[in-house]
Amino acid sequence: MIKTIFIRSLFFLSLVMVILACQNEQKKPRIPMPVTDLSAVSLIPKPVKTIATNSAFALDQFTAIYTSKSATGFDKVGEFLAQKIKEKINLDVPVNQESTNTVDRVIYINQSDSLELNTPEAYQLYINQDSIILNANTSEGAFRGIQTLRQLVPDVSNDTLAEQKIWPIPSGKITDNPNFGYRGAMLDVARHFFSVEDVKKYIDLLSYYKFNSLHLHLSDDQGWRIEIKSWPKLTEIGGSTEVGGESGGFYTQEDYKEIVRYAQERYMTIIPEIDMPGHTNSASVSYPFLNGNGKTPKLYEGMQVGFSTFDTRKDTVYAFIDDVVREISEMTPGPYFHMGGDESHVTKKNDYIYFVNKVEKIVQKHGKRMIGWDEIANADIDSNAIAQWWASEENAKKAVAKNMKVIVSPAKKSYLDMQYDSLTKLGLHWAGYIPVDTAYQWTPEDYGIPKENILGTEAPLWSETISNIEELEYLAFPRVIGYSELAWTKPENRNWEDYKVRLGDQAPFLERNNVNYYHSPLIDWKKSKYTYETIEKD
Ligand code: TNX
Repeated sequence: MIKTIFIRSLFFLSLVMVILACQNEQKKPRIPMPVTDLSAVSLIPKPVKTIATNSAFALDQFTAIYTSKSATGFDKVGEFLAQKIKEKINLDVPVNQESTNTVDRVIYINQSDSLELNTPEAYQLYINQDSIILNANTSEGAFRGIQTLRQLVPDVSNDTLAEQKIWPIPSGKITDNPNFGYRGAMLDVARHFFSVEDVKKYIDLLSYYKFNSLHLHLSDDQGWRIEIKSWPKLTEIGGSTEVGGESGGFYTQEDYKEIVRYAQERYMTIIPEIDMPGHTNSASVSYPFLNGNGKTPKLYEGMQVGFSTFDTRKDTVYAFIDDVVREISEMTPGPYFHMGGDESHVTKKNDYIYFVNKVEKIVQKHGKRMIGWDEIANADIDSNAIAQWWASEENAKKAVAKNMKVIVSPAKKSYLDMQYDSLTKLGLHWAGYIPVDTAYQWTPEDYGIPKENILGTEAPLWSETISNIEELEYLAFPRVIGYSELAWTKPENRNWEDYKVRLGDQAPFLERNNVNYYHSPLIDWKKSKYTYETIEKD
């Protein structure tokens, strides 16, 4: 321990000496900096505390990134930051390079055990004229911190201040940590299949706004989307269709691992969902012995649900589920497995309870913590299971009575597939219309569940009406950005009037990344040098 502290201090000290030596040697006059206001920059989600010191750090070709050597993962976070700076402003910033003779200013990503940083995702940013110090206890905290830093890098350089291009970053101090530890989005890849590339793009955008979980709805009546080696017909037959009669698709295990790896690199947990005992038509068509609704299962491309069920009283059904949960759990480093459990309208109540109890044991046996839609609170599950509130406040309260944690994602507030208004072509409106302000103006922590029972929030995107990434983006953006703030920012720092200005300022980021967002008329979208037209297909 003493040795680590010693080595760390030695490294930091030598770094500072090198920087000072460089400055002395070159005797460069300081570049005059513009007057800035860190607290007026449009950051989303809004940090806990921002103090402006009204000067700036000049990001330029003489800037370098260094990271704590002894702490794992910090170097990768530094490289990620450099890559994103390159994508944004086409500037190469070296990471942990020894030769420092051309370095004037440093961004130092530092592992710190300070008490203020005692939650895993907390970070502090100290921005001065010559250095930016990002302190975090864990590499996860450092990763959240660099998202803030990315948002502080201006889109265009200020060429009037110096001979070379500089991008002034407003100076001051930011202290930050999340309101909820679970900040999720969900994507339904069962009703329509989305490629690995599409999912990666969504992950990348979500991680910019500090989401830390992506729940993948991998099976439903219309399609089975994940390869299970011990039951190959699931994808061969069950993966061959989707809503509307298109040809479906599925992730091979290699594809799934690649999604998990990509998410991990962005400190996001993938939560796999296999929906059961209802929503199981595609599995039952593949292996008819699973079926419990008394009919002969056929491939299904419609949108109505609630007609399918597994046969909950057969041992072979549980042997099947054991294989599925095992194969998926082995590829999933995150702690959760989502077993669905919603809308099992043709499963008898006793059978449903019996089924959920048995599946919980299987999930636990494979080392995972079970999540299920709010109906699972009716079973005799233990307090370790998590209920995801989508429809029934009564069920959510039953979960609280069992001392379970709840994911707050009520359809009428947080469903990304609800239409913006009656003119929106994509999406549904069974839970109401959700314009951009309605999506933001509610308080998950005052919605009926005690704060200590709330694991966090989630924004599900069901895909009955969307079949490509442009359509996905049209429903998700901009509302999902607001959900990031509901999950990360403390309620006292959330305010629609203030948020809507910050949201308008996201346009250049969204356009640079070719995001087909809905240009809500409630928002004054910032003009940018990028032009990208929003499209909504019939
Ligand atoms: C309800 S939310 C469902 C889904 C649909 C969605 C459409 C939930 C647990 N079940 O099967 O896709 O509505 O909005």
